[in-house]
Amino acid sequence: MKLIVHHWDVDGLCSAAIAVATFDKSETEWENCTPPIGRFELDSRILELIGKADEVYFLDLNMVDAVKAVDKPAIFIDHHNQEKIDKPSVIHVNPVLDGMQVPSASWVVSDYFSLWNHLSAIGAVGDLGAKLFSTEFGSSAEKLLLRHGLTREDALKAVNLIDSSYILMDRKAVEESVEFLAFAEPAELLEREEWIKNVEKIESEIEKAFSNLASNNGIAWIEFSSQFNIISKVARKAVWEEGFEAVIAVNRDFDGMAQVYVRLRNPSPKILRLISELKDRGINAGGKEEVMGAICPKSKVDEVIEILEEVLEWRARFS
Ligand SMILES: [Mn+2]
Repeated sequence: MKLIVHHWDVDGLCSAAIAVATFDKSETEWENCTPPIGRFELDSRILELIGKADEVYFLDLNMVDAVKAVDKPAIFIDHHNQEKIDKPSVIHVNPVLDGMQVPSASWVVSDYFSLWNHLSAIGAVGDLGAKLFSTEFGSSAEKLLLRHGLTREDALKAVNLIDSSYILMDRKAVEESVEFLAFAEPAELLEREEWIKNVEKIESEIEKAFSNLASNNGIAWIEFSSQFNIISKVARKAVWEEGFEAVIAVNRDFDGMAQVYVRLRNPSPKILRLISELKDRGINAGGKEEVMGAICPKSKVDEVIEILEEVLEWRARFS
């Protein structure tokens, strides 16, 4: 059996589905699984599956140490910047390490299996959004979509639908998406009842979060409690759709933890300073110049907010 371990996002799912479509043609037995959502680690369930597999594929998962530790033949296909694995039992495929540009893992996986279809493009739309179409890969991506009866807008819609299972933190549904993606007609991606219902739930949860919005001087403060992983969507909506210069979003109860998220309209070095300050204090934080996401125990969330106010020189909580 060939085991596919893949990222839970659209790019990871499209990558896995391209592998499945290839294995199906040669009647090769396969199974697929994704790590616990939001955590880049192999749990006991995945390790058990690896034990039963003849060969393990890691797709769109920047987990170098985990791949190195596997004692089975492994094929590691990715597009993140990472250490090159030098181990006889591992085939490491990553054009980025040879100085090449690629839009997504789905692109690299398609190249590896010589199977190009709408999923190759949708994976890239998942990682890069509409920006994909103004890169050097835009025209080939659009051609792939059109050949399968999909427009750019359809691809963006499909991404929103496919991502919905992981936003709802439904690992089983995420894993089941792969087989559907591999064998569904392209147009069916836009009609899958389960995803459409998910997106409705997500939208109403986001609306609920926005009902708690307070603002001051163009900065929005949105505090909510949700088991859904909507915080980045909430922040994007505040800046991109509602026109705020900046937003601080706080999810006070996410799977027993708290999430804090900042997004600015314009990049600022202050965000990088904030990320390193939080990391110095032992908080799990990451991001780039216009966005910061942190996850911490619920009891630490006020400390994180204080650090944030200090470094960004904002008074975040308006009353
Ligand atoms: Mn990716």
